[in-house]
Amino acid sequence: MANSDLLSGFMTTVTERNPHEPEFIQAVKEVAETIIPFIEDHKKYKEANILDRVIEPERVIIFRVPWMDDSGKARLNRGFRVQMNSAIGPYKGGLRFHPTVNLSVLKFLAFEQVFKNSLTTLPLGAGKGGSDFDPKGKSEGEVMRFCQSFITELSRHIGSYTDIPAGDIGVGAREIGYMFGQYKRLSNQFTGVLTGKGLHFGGSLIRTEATGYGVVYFAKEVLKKRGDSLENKTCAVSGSGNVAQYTIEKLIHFGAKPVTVSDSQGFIHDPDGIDEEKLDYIKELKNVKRARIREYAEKFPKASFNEGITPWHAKVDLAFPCATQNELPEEDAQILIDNGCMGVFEGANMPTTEGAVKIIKDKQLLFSPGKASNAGGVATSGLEMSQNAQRLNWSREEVDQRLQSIMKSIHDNCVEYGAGQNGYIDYVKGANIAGFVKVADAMIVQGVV
Ligand code: NDP
Ligand code: 2IT
Repeated sequence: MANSDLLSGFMTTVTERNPHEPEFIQAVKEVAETIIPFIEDHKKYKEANILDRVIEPERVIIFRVPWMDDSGKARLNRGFRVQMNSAIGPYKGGLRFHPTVNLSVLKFLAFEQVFKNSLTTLPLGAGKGGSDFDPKGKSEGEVMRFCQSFITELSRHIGSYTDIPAGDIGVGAREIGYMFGQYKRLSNQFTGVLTGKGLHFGGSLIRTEATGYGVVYFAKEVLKKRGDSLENKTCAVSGSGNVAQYTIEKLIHFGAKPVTVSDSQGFIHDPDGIDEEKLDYIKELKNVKRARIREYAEKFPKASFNEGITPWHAKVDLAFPCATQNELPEEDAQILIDNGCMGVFEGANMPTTEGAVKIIKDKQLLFSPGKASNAGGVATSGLEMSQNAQRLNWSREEVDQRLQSIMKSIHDNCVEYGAGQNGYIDYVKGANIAGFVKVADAMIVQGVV
């Protein structure tokens, strides 16, 4: 049977078995497109039925999260943990608190995490969780009570050898601190059960910076392979949270010129470039004041705020989507291409829609999928776990050095499986196959479990 027929038959079953899960189906399709031809050439994976097994979570936990708001009213949210795959290590992946969280979103994220964690070179299985709770506009007390209630239930299902959550959208140092405190109280054990902890209680240096720095280290490798560099490249970055901030920081370090930043209301265009001083302002605005990015244009009047518009409308050399899934649709990819953009490097998970990826790759632009280019965050979480197990803290230089070498090895691994005959490197194919092989081989030797 032709690979295209195998793919459409497979996707029909996936769609029937996972109704109302568009994001999950999208993520599976993107992997199946490259894995099905690979499996046809490597029958042991087909005989062990690995593809069907790898898309099914080992376990999904859904639970009630009741909490009390400041007015004394009982409130209710839904909590989730998708424990996707433990073939090569304990479940590992972030927690997302955002009103758009549902099973489809968390299954897609957990599925991506399988391949990403495999690529890191570290022994990390995959999971993802979170809640439809919205931390925006909540008081400190409300956030703390919610986190305590959430982790009180989740605590039965996690542990430093079982499942190690971390942050994602809406979950940063503050939320990890509250969840760690309550977990410690319940278990009466000080263990590395969460990563992204504060530096004075087991957190790793560079974890905060790691995802954004890693994206830029990855982009540097991709450009180097083409005999090019980041220097003087004008860059569009979306989002203004953790990943966006440290992507911008490392772009500045490497002599690039980031000109945009955004949130869900619109984007800032600063044609003079965002420098370290302006970035400090963004960090204060988003991390301390928890305010909206539009205020940037009031502080720096040469910049404009463009309400309801994506950053992909700015004329740039490179694009770094660092906000959320499906934030770079096909029509925006066309604008980037028309404006002479050379490549897209995903900081977020699945920010580029299926149609957008297609036209970017058809034009042979550089494109790196999040599961490769944003793996520095979870990789450094893996390094935090190693330090916790050793009861030691490594220096900033040591962690950064390891992060750089991990990003380089992910890049080289993608090239090994993704290099085409005409010299174009398909990083999507490379990341999917390289990530798949390690997990699939481990699943085969562990038997039908
Ligand atoms: P943050 O919560 O720190 O920041 C999220 C940013 O994205 C905010 O600027 C937010 O704007 C924006 N955003 C969220 N939802 C939407 C939306 N629907 N439309 C437009 N903008 C939106 O999250 P992170 O920086 O940690 O995560 C960003 C992305 O990176 C996510 O895809 C995450 O999965 C991924 N990622 C994160 C890692 C990490 O270590 N933190 C590791 C690897 C990937 P607003 O304030 O308006 O909501
Ligand atoms: O998407 C991701 O890789 C993360 N949110 C980080 C997960 C982690 O365990 O550090």
